[in-house]
Amino acid sequence: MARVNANYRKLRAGYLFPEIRRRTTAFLADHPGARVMRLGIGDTTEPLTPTVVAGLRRAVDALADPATYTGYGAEQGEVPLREALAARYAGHGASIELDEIFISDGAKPDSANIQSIFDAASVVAVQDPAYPVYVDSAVIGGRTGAGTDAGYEGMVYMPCTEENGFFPALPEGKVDLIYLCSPNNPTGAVATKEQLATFVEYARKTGAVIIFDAAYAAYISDPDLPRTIFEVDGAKECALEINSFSKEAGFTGVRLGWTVVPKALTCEDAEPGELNRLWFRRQTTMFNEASNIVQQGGLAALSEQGRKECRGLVAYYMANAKTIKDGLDAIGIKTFGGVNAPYIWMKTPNDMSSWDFFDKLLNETHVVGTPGSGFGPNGEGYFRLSAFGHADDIRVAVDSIQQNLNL
Ligand code: PL4
Repeated sequence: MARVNANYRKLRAGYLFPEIRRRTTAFLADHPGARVMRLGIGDTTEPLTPTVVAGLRRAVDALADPATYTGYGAEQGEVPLREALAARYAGHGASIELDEIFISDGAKPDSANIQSIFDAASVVAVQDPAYPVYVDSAVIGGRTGAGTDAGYEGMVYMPCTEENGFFPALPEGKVDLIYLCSPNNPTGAVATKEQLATFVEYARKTGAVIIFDAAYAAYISDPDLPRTIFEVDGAKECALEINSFSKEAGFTGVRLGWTVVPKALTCEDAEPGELNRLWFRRQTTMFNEASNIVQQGGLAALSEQGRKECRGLVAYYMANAKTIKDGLDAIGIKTFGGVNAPYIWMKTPNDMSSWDFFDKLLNETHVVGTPGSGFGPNGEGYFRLSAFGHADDIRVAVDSIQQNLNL
């Protein structure tokens, strides 16, 4: 008789973002015609840039012609796309070889699936709060015990608090897999090179592997902040990196990402090269390459003109971030992030719980945000606002908060 994967039954609530959608839909059913401003889910709103659209169209046209039609492609992704990414890493002082880059359909699936190349008993550490996929995929993979109010048993939560500038101290016990995300979702904090170096040193000493999620790297404007963990000496021996076209090129629905698994990466029982080979094995077995059309769009985004246009997109969202941050600061709400990151992390007023504040904000101002507690125990009492929206919606949202939020 078939049996279910009982680890799914350990998952505490529904996945955070569908729950936000559910509550928003319920609100709209009760308030037909209300203009709701969605600053909750970090989803891009502005159209693809002309250069990207042209790249996608060229790829479609090629598929329409028998002379240029192609079917299944290179398993790790098209070579010109990997070359363009390798050139970008070189620009950050990191030498990455083409067979260390794996093109995928996004950072979310990679950040969950990558666990499968590691031992099922691996102890997983996450920043707390963190993007929920890291924790939920560890639960589904059987790497935790039961869920409690303080989190899942067996999971190591590394508190990110106001006191430590939202960058965690090193874990106290031994851990095997360490998720780090910078610029951080949800806190908007960006790790310095020195902060990353402490984790690299720890991982090299203990044999742990860092899974570095750089999905928001394009939002860093401060030249002193690292865009990739591979800017840190020794990182290739203990870290892999996940990234995406979602937020820098507006590909949230188009779907394209990549993961770098350096051949130098090792762990307790893997020689250099083996983890790279295992991820290749995993991807060639369970994934059939990202869409060839989409990869041409990604390649266009990495062209000189494409990069210029994508910088314009990022600047647009970062102007929104400033509008939100300045608007909240002006009414005495304590905010963090929003400078080299597209998320504003705010303290809930009067120590309200995150979900109570979600309901209050929606009811009083018609603005949707994301409750901090959805990102982990240390997110309780905080709230995230996303800068991914049309500028006029963001302006209306901030005005509404300033005028209607009963503090
Ligand atoms: C809602 C740290 C957003 N349905 O688009 P991808 O798969 O290349 O990247 C997803 C991703 C990866 N890593 C980090 C992220 O923050 C995200 C996207 N997060 C958010 O609001 O936190 C979108 C969430 C989407 C989801 O479940 O990922």
